[in-house]
Amino acid sequence: NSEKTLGQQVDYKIIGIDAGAGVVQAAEKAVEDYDLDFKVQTSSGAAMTQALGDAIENNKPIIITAWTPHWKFAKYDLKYLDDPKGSFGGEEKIHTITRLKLKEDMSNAHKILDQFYWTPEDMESVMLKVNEGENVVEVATQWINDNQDKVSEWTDGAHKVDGEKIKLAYVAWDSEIASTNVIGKVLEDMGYNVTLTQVEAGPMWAAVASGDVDAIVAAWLPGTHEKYMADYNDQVEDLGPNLEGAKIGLAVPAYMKIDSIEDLAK
Ligand code: PBE
Repeated sequence: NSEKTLGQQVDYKIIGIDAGAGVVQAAEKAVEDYDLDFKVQTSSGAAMTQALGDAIENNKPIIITAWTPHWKFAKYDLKYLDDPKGSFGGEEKIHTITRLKLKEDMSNAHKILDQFYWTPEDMESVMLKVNEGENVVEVATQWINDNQDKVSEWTDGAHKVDGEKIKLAYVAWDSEIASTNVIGKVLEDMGYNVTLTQVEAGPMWAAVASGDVDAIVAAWLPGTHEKYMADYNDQVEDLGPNLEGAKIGLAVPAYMKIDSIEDLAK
């Protein structure tokens, strides 16, 4: 086994997530930029974390598409591979994006969405509990109860409504399950009749651009969702970051001897 190259040991696979994810597209770009023999295997966020957990349990090598904030960095000892060519970009921010006329039609909801802002630590605390098996709505409710200071900033200057409908779309990425459920519950507590719809990344962006949904809190910019933003730029309103200090890249368990994406070319 020790005679096998790393590529042979992992079957030349980088374990990706859904094909629409920006991190998968960036990984494919890295394969080209670094001239690697690897393939990015698409699956889902859940399948990727399952494969990661299995590999770590068996002390096996694995290369995954990774992002922060995510509970995997708290649960496992992982390291990002250095990316000297910058295939994965730099610091990312998660933006709130609304359909163009939301401000005109629903200025109160627009205000709350615009004021939604939290930290990677906040998001991680929600994700960790959900990963431990707690119900996401209960975790979101608890987080809101424990963080009334933040929530009151988000709802500052807004009033309660009586069952007005609002729709949010999101992708089943752990980070976005957390954020969408928290802001969804805040809107519900303000009297909105909230629908959260889980879709793939492309349809999520298309839905907010067409106005089929009112907003998303899952737009990773400037790099991860650059292509989606370029496509829909003039059909959506960008309310700016709801979280700063995000990142995407390739990650491996800390027990692996490589440190850079360049090491995969050897
Ligand atoms: N992610 C999480 C997404 C954005 C949120 C990094 C997996 C992606 O498009 O890659």
